[in-house]
Amino acid sequence: RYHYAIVSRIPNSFKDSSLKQKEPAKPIDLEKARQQHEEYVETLRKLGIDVLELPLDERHPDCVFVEDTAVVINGTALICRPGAPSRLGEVAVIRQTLRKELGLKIVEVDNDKATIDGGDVLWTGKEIVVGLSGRTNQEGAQAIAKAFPEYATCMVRVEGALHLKSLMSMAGPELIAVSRSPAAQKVLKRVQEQVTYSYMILTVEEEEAANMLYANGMRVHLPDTTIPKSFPIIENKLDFQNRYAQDISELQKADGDLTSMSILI
Ligand code: CIR
Repeated sequence: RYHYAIVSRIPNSFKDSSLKQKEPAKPIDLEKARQQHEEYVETLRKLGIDVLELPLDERHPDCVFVEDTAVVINGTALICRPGAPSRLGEVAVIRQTLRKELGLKIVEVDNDKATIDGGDVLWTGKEIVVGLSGRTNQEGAQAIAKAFPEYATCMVRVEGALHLKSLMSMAGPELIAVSRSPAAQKVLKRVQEQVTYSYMILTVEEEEAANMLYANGMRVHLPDTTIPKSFPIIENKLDFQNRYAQDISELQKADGDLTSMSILI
């Protein structure tokens, strides 16, 4: 069960200076982005989560995407080394909050060749899958395995997406959401070859919809998500409690997704 979330407010610099995969990107409406972010925070509260909101940081245009800065599992926080140089400085305030305000055990990456974006770390509840992407490298994956020795960690190559979790996410206990797109299916196959446990798969139509946020028996998904008709039966079996649709269209313009905007503790 998650009790806390760390989120970061959106700086003005987000509008023009956040990193974007597709250039030229569609212009970001800053006010709308902030409004959607506030709604996102409200949604987290509906999941029974106490939300710690960090003040905006103009020096770090991408600071709203806190997921990339730390991996927290069972009270241990690994401080990431984000793969984008402009994001390296984001970790300082996160480290301090995790240590001082939440009293977590902090682990640092001791290899300066390692890069890790939290968006590449899929914690299934039983084991850890690390995506080797443009942001996370092999040394980074080794640092993750070392930080959480109690869990099996495997690695999969990610292509056609920014992060592993852009393509798949946990949508319930032992349930992985993934889209039908060939890129996602290819990476899913690699995941299934590497993992130790078996998982149920929730296949959605839209690629972005595969990133869902599952916490405390509830799920947050994008508003336009086509969930297969047979799925409610599985949900009943999972003793699933509630779901919320959350629009984050302005944050998606900078490649954000639902999991990217919080660290759950
Ligand atoms: C970046 O390129 O780093 C940001 N514009 C987006 C990061 C999104 N992070 C995530 O999905 N975990």
